[in-house]
Amino acid sequence: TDARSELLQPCAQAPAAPRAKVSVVGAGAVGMACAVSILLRGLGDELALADLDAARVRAEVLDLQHGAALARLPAVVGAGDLSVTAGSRLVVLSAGARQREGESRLALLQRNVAVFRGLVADAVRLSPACTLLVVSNPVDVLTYAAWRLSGLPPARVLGSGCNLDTARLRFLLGRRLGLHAESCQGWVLGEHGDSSVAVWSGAQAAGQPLAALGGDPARWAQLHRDVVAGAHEVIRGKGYTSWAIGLSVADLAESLLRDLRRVHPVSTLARGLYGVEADVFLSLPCVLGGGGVADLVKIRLSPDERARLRKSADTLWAVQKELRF
Ligand code: 6V0
Repeated sequence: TDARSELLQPCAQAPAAPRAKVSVVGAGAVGMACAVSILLRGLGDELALADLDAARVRAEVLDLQHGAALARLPAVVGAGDLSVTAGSRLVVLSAGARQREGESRLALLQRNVAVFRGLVADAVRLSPACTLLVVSNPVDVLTYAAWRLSGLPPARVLGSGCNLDTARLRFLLGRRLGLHAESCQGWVLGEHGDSSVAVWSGAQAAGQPLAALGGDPARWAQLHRDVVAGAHEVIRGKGYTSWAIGLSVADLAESLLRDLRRVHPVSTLARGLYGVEADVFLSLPCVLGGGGVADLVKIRLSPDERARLRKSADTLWAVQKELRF
């Protein structure tokens, strides 16, 4: 501090508190991909990492801090407990187990609900004004669990849901048509997983409705099967998925932190919509802003799409109703 006082004449009484602090809980492959994507987008004025594995999180923090001079990174902090996350605007929950070979989704769910039971109430106590963004799998049911455990209004608890599936669809559509993914629009909704629904009735490329392009509608259905298979293909090759989920979480974080009111297909409480009667979380197009889910978009679905969405909700409900808190 001697050299510091030689160099600097203090003016402010106390350092300013961060105004857009982001925390990532669970600094594994996915959490770190989220963290790096958020940092490189220039979002947030402080990033906190928390992970049970304190040695690992210290190393991750140091590794990021070493890049501060190269990418103008804001403050990065981390610890083996949640105290470091206090005062966050956004808390990304990516802690928990990945599916073991042969493990049922329900068994994975019970393990990750146990993790969330230990985390969610504390996270909200430390950051009472935060929005919770759930990434851990099975993401839709864990978003429901986080909502129940947090006591927050549903608008402030969302799951990354089909934001990633939709990005995968747009990539595949673009590759098929020779366009950049950004010029291809279409939603994947419902469960993040096998029962997700591609809403072809509203899909567009270069501003043109896909339906008007003619040809065999079945070829588009194959793209959706490729979306579902895509995750498994990545996992077969590298053991987990990380970069695309990280980028998709940073995209959500930007809408939430900058109050952009962009529309994203994310997991939200769907009760009362499209014939869903239970407290099920599934992906619907949501307007995201500073307070979380600001509005839900009332999309027009074909009768077939509507039936599929109901089926996806039933699939989730079948799992969710077995959940023990
Ligand atoms: P990983 O690399 O094993 O990391 C998980 C991390 O969580 C580890 O570092 C653990 O130490 C930490 N952890 C476990 N329990 C706690 C706890 N109680 N408190 C703090 N930290 C804890 O897994 P990976 O990062 O690959 O995946 C994380 C989760 O994201 C898994 O549930 C995946 O299935 C899920 N994914 C969700 C996706 C989505 O689209 N929603 C996409 C990819 C993965």
